[in-house]
Amino acid sequence: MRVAISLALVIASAARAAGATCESLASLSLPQAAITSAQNVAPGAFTPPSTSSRGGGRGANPFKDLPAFCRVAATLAPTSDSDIKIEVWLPASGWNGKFQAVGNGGWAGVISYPAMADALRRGYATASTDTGHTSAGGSFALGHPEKFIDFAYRSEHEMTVKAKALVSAFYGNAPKVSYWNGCSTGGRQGLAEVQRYPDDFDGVIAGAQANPRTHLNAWQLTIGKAALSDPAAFIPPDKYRLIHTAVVDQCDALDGVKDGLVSDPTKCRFDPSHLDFLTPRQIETVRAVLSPTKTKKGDVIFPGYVPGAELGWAGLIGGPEPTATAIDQFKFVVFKDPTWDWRTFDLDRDVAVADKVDSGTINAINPHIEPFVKHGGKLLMYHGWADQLVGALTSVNYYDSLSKDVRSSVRLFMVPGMGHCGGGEGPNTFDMVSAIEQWVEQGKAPARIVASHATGGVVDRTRPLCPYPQLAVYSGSGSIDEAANFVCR
Ligand SMILES: [Ca+2]
Repeated sequence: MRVAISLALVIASAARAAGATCESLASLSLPQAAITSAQNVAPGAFTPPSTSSRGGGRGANPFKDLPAFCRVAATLAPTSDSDIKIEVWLPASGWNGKFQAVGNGGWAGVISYPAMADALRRGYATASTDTGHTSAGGSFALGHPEKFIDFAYRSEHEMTVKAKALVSAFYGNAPKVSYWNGCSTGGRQGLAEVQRYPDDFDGVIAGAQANPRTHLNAWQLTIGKAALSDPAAFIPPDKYRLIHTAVVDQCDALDGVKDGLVSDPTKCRFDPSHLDFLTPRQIETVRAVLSPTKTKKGDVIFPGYVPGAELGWAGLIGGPEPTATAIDQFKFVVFKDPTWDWRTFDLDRDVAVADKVDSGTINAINPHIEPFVKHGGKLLMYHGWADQLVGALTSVNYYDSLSKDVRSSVRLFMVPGMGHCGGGEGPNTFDMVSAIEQWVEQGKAPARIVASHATGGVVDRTRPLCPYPQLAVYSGSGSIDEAANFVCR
């Protein structure tokens, strides 16, 4: 075994004769950065630190089938208060000549090892950052405005610059194409890259963008407070299934197919008044969850959930407190007061404070992405209609804010019945990386992306995802569980 591994590494070294050895990268000098380790990892030998479980990812052991790679760790300090950890993984052999940076979830604080593993398996050089802190929530931002900027956008950019330099040193060539791939916070990070650092990437995959963050969090607090501070307004989670069934009964067929999915929820005008298993006060809560949140002046702060996401309502109104990320945002970033109580949240007053404090730091809403588009950049967005953390319409809103010219380089795929970045009753497994590769490298914009749903590991439905505003329309014959019988229009 040991012999076989050594041989593989020798062959790999020969194939990139112009580059440096892995170990020698440790002495590479990069501005405002210290490389803390650089070592070869044998096939299947990688074990992540135990703290990385917050990174999410596939399966119980997503690392055992990894090929050999050069693992580089570095600490970046673009400011005196910065402490940004990054890792860059470089395939020992079979490098595809490209770079893929991967994004984070929630408040980050960990390297996204499972997502790096996915990229490495495809032959990519890949990188991830903890975004500049290691704590789980938002407390790191208290008294550390530079660390908050690192989290918001700077760490991702710094990581990208340094990772490209390491790729060049190791292989003797810069990556010929660079991608960003992230969901949730990673989706917001991808949009921040497109808007602030348009030359970093040729293609950006931005899933379920947790954005605009201040308004997302204000919405979560508004609805959470309404549903949780008055016991009479609280909906016991065991009622979610009943509400969901009522929604599906009313709206399933509106998309042309009775398949248990509300595939075009914008057409579903769900009226909860007849739900006789809820009190009138609870029905008010249902209305609030399904309505946009507005200030008294009538400004829409954030769109509500669309009908169909009821099974995941616990994330918003399941209690005992509103969404934790939202509480931390207002506690540590907006009011800088660890004793701040969510029960005192006042939408009209506090969302204005949040926006003023942020002034574009974490919100990535600039629609003027011409510089990204002009060098050939492509933006591929997706969002599950049944997202249980980030109301799906926020991605539609950003897409709609873009000019027609820019939109030719942007595609948005709304995913019926999919939850936050995956899961759910709808087809929720798909390959966005192949789609963006074909678009950027072959000029073939994705016209449909086939998604599948599996139960117990067995695929029981496939369905095309369609570029918004197109929908998957049933051709009228054949199985409704087979993508071939649907067209995008
Ligand atoms: Ca349907």
